[in-house]
Amino acid sequence: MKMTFRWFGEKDDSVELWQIKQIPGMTGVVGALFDIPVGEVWPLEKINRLKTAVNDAGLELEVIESVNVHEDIKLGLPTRDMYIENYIETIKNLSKAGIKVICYNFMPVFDWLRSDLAKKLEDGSEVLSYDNSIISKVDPVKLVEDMEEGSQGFSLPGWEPYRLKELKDTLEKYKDVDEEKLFENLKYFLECIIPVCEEVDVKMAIHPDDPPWNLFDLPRIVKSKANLERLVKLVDSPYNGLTLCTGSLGSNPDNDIPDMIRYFGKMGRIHFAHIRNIKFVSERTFHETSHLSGDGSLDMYEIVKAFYDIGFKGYIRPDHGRMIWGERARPGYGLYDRALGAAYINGLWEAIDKSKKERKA
Ligand SMILES: [Mn+2]
Repeated sequence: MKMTFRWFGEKDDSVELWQIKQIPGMTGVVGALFDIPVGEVWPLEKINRLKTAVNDAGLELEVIESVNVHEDIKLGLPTRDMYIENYIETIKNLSKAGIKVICYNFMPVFDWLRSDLAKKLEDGSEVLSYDNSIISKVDPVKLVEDMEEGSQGFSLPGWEPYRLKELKDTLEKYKDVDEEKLFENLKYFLECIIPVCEEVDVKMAIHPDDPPWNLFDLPRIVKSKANLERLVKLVDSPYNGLTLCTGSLGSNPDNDIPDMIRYFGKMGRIHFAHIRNIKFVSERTFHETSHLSGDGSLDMYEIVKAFYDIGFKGYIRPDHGRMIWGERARPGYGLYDRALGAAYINGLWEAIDKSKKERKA
């Protein structure tokens, strides 16, 4: 595996590249161009500028998160073909800059969702949390306002204000889109882009829905083992792969994460992994925690062991961390707790590796 760290660029991240470089075992940065509106082509010069900045800091840029999919593609509108053409141009430009994996998602309207971006835990650290009793009652438009307010002045990935401006209108358009229709629209998209990915050697890695259930009557499909299986078969190519996000899928206790890692890993369909721990509170209610198994509900040892056992050669990054030690940063994306997470994952990996080799000797 290759350990990486998400970075939002010089203008919009409290963390700097030299700090990332000092985290033990860090090989690269997961980045994106955040100033290009969804649906437009990413210009090669801009991608190269980002790559040069990352490389100059002694880090690699081989994973992009995310190239967002225009709502018209998810809705299956006639205008989707134009946006898919643009997406293909972006894939080609990313390939020219040496990008190997693109993380993306196919969540209607809302990207990841939480009811609180700074829930205080007993030790004073702050985490993102999801309380179903709040979300089920909230008006989606009000929710968007709350998310913006709680973002500490940082833009939130997937919550770009220009995309959410026409929220009411977009929600209306989804009235005719159910899970079946959404699967059809994803298939159409994949059938257009995967042949290009094969040609230019860029792997697509879809991110699971976060949380992995339907919201505000909007369908969500990237949420369970059965659905992931259907998804990878929509276009049966290794280039049609997954971002295995332990925290997103793990928010539903029915999802057996180590089993999913082994299953899709053996198929060669996991290209990127987000490792995060969460604590179940009650049904559809959870909060994020440190990466340590003992702090949350997911067994990180079993998760890392599953990646080790499939001989995972892809990219891993510590996912959301807590806000600790007085740091002020984008919720979930401070330096300290994610660095602790990376060190912990590396520690588990080393221990598993050495114990296996000892047993063989
Ligand atoms: Mn994730």
